[in-house]
Amino acid sequence: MEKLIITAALTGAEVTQDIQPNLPITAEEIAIEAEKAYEAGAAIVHVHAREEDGSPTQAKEAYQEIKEKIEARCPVIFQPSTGGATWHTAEERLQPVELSPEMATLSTGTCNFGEDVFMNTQEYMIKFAKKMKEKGVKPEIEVFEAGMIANAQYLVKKGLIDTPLHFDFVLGVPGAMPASARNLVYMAETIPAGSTWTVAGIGRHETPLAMMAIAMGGHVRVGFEDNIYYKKGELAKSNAQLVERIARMAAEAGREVATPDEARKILSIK
Ligand code: KMH
Ligand code: ZN
Repeated sequence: MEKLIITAALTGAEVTQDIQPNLPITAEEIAIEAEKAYEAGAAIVHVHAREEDGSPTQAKEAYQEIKEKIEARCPVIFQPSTGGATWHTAEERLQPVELSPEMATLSTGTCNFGEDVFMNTQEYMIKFAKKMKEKGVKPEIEVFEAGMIANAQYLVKKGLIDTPLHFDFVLGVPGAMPASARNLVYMAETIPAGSTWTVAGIGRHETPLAMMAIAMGGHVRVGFEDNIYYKKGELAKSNAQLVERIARMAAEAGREVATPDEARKILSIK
């Protein structure tokens, strides 16, 4: 089986230090957290930038600072968010793509997101995909609902994204596709042949879905964006602690963990 790519989703846009005191906020804290996650086995870090007061920002300068600080520390793949927070405009969300990162997220559909709506109209998707292509950025296609796979295929048909595709199944967001074994199998069987996929199980679903992905030949995303607990009632000490658990489980299952360079090959990143 292919080596396992572990992504650490370090910050997200929604989690606060009130509920997770170990959440990295500043560029320096995010870079330190990225390095620790890399040392624990992460090949990719998925990043959301924050203002000093902790509020989410999509400012290009904020992402640039984080990118530079991470690159100075370790060779992990830097994957900024283009999802931002639900209230960011499409233009705001697209800013980090201007930095030509190796990867960035691309959500291919609108869904409920708790009490909010995460807006990804066809116009947004086309705009984001075009910009990523122009900047040579490999999209990680974020799918929160099954129909979003069909939207990604539409973008392929339009020539706006290239195969092989790489998907992230985000399962368990309140208001979107629930996290279950059956849904994960359905998603993995529905994406176009030759695609790669990772899974981000939200909250308590993080570890069980990761176990499934390890067994199925998929890849795994963990981190404070998706889950702040190590186990019920016990907050995680760091993103690295969550990554370490996945690396241990992979070792037990006989699946080696991919380095960033190995992940680049698996994902066809040029
Ligand atoms: N914060 C969510 C509304 C992404 O990073 O691309 C969207 C999100 C997806 O986190
Ligand atoms: Zn994100």
